[in-house]
Amino acid sequence: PSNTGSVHITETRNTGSFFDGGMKRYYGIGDGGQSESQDPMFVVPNGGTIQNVILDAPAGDGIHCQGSCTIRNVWWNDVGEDAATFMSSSSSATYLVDGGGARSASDKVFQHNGAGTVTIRNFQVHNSGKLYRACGNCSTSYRRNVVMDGITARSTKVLAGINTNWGDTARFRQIAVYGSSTTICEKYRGVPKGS
Ligand code: DGU
Ligand code: CA
Ligand code: CA
Ligand code: CA
Repeated sequence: PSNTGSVHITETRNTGSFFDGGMKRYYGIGDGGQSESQDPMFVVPNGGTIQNVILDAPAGDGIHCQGSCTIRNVWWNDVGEDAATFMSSSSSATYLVDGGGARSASDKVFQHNGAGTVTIRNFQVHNSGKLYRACGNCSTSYRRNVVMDGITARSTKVLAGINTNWGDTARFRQIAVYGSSTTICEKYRGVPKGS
């Protein structure tokens, strides 16, 4: 989508309970590469919403949801290490990604490191590795759930990567894939960090 202006961010921003970016383009964290040690651009506290934001390179580690959160109409022009990370320790946490899209994630778009359920709906992904990955080597081996509803994927390798040995689940509805072959659900065996 076209932006309404640019905002150079030099330090991680906490969104508080609600942040509307007015469809401005935000950039300036990290180097746009695959280093795991980059800061996020936005931290969303438990229960918070971020909406109408365009993240442009470099966007570091993207958005971190510390608990349940809503990410609405957010667009990543060029995903860096990943686009967003879901981090709650509560199994009842719900993270909603509604609308928006992501391009050019060399590896992962959405990274689920905490517990709970990630719902991704009405979302577009282009030219990426995995749209979603339940962490395969985090120190806590939660069961993680993902629901995808209304996904358009182009030239993307995998929609969901889950760890079946930890009881992860993935549900799919209204999925359209175009371009090179796409695996809908890739099943892994998770191995906790340090083992
Ligand atoms: O223990 O190193 O790639 O959050 C965590 C792992 C790794 C994470 C993940 C992320 O899975 O760093 O970006
Ligand atoms: Ca990573
Ligand atoms: Ca990229
Ligand atoms: Ca990351």
